Amino acid sequence: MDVPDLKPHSSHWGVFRAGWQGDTLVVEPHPSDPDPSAILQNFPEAVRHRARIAQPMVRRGWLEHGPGPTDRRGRDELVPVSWDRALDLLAGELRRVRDAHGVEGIFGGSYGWSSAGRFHHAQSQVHRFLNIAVGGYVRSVNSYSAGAANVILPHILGPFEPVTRHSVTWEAIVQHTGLVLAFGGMAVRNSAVGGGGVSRHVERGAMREAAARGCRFLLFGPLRDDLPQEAGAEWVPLSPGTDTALMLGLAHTLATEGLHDRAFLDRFCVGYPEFEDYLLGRTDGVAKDAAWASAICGVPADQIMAIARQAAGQRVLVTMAHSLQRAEHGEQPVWMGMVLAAMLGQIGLPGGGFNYALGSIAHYGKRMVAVPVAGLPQGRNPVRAFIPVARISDMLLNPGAPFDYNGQALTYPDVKLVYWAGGNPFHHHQDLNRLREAFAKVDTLVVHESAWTATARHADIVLPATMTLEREDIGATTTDPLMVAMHRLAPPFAEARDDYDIFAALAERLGKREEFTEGRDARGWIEHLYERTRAALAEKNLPAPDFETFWQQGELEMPLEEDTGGIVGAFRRDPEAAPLPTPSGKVEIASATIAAFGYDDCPGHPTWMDRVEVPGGEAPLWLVANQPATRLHSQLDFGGTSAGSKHRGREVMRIHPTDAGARGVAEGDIVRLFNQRGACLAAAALSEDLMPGVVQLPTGAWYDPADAEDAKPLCVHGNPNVLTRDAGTSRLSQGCTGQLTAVQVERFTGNLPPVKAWDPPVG
Ligand code: PGD
Repeated sequence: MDVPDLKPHSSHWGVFRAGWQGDTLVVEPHPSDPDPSAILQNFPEAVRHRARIAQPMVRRGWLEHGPGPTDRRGRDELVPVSWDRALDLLAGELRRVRDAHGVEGIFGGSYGWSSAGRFHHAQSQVHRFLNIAVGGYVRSVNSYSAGAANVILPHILGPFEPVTRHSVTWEAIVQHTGLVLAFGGMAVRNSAVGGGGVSRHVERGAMREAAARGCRFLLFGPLRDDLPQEAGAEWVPLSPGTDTALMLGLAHTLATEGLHDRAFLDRFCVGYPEFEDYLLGRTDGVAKDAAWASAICGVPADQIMAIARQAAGQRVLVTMAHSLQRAEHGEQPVWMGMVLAAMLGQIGLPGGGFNYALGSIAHYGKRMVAVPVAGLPQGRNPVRAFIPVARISDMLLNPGAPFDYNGQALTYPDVKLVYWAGGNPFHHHQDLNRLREAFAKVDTLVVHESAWTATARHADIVLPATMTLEREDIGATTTDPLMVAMHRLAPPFAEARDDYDIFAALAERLGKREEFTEGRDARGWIEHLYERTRAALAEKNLPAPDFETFWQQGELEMPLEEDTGGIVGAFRRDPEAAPLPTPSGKVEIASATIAAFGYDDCPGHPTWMDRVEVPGGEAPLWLVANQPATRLHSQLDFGGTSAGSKHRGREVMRIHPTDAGARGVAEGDIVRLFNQRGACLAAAALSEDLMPGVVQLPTGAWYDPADAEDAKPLCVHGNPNVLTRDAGTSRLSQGCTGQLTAVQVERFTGNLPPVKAWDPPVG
């Protein structure tokens, strides 16, 4: 066999080089990546897989009866059409909706991770197209990742990006940290990915080095493997969703034993006295002491007190996985984690304090790139209406209904056309049976996809998009030291086209081609976007190769900023000169702003509140629906690493041997998970790495209804979002709560239905 000619490329899960050896794509991680992700090996099988979409298709009912609400989405046949026909139909429909309902009738939030290249980033493309060629759209705000944190952090500590990306670095942890209190852990399957690309996966090595120096890691959570072995962590099993109670218990010991840093609280914070009244039970008669916390979270009271005593007086870092706030009252653990770090007097010290979401994604804990990196300008959107991203079903089911968000009383817009490119709501949203009902309400659902996800199958118009390997692009992000020249590695699959070319052709039909393209083809845009970085490098008198040189080199090492601890570090060094951008300029332990909103589900200081969704009765187990280790979200579910991790074609659910025994479930059995909202199949794996009473099924297996005609079909593949509850974290942020759900599990004894998720629909 010939030795393949390897070319550089990048993905959200790693920078790599790839080339063809005969018919096989060979993928090799970047040589300087110390801990490359196995997800890279999804590419070889994926690139020509039968799950790819070959040609434009239109739902038969839409073709024959025109646009309008219908429950036939995901049920009707899809009909192949030519590109010209598809584009003419779609341009006509965009015009119809705009003329009849205004651009407020178009939802273009199009949430999703898309791919790593900064020019072909589908979400940026669709936003630019809708702004420039159509005139605007209803957008979504925040993310499924961090919906609650996005909103609460600016009230209490500072804007989301600076206090997450530009905060405590792994370098500082290796050097300074004595104790890491890791709520929800820092699983390397999560830090394996980062939007825009990751050239060096440093987390595992950093934890190994810190532990070798003597840094201690405590993992609080229901899953033992949420920290890598290299951290040498002590696992403190914690009932899902009770971190706020545990932290209150720790805080109570600090306060009552005089271990809290009063000088820090006085000088750098507001609201501690008010919070202390609640903590000690002066306001509600309930002291949040270790015994109180223990009864809720399951950690013995003695252990809670011992941890608090050990934490006081040393360099402590509180970290918190995104997943904690992806749950009912998700704002509370974020707020309370910060308060705990404040009581320990650690905020802003090197390697200490609070780094929200460190380890949840590759972007955090790194130094910032010192020059701007590429990003596609998206034009201006004149539409004011928006939704918090996870409220999509509520919006479509209740047009005109009021809702609360971050102090604003808002109304759901009346959407007629939904446009999606680069995301998979049938992966990311909760209560998928409800989502199907919601999508039945619109006139038209348009989807650009490279593969037959359930979202593509539910569309009225499906346009086949190229995948990243089939395009040239630039891979870059503000926290990775490499800018990557992403070379094309394969020709487009069948009739697939780049999102950009699709939008340019639609813009032409809408009389806006020149405005949309600015006269550039894709290569012209990439050169244009590169120029911004090149000019900034030249201005700093740093090596600034021209585009051709960069392209031939394949990558460019970017200068990095000093490790200063960001705005929080600057505030700690001089709070008067560098106040925090919060209303008080200080750390807000209690927030007058939030209190003034008057939300019963998000009061003015961290608070433990009872939850609606808890195990019991017919759903006695907690389901943790977390991120998969074998793919990014649902992307390339059909690739080699992802497919290879399934058992009998199903996603694998972990269960404690005690719970399995009680149900007669043995290793490898197919089980049915169910609750009042839906049901799915999965393969059981018995494990003592999770607490009794907890099962774990990662997200990302493509939704695969046994019978699409059913109102609540059984998903035969293992998508947990058929079970999850579709409700916001609170009236403050309305974030996604998909992480935790109450379910029952039983052995599946019926005839095993085949998995057809990756088979193209018959056209
Ligand atoms: P992806 O699977 O990445 O999931 O949700 P998201 O929608 O981002 O979807 C991206 C889609 O874009 C894929 O189908 C891929 O094929 C397509 N795509 C990739 N590149 C291109 C391109 O160039 N052009 C086009 N047109 N398409 C492209 C992720 C979301 O899920 C997130 S961020 C989180 S953190 C949430 N996590 C959870 C959770 O923890 N628990 C539950 N229950 N649910 C969750 N959902 C959320």
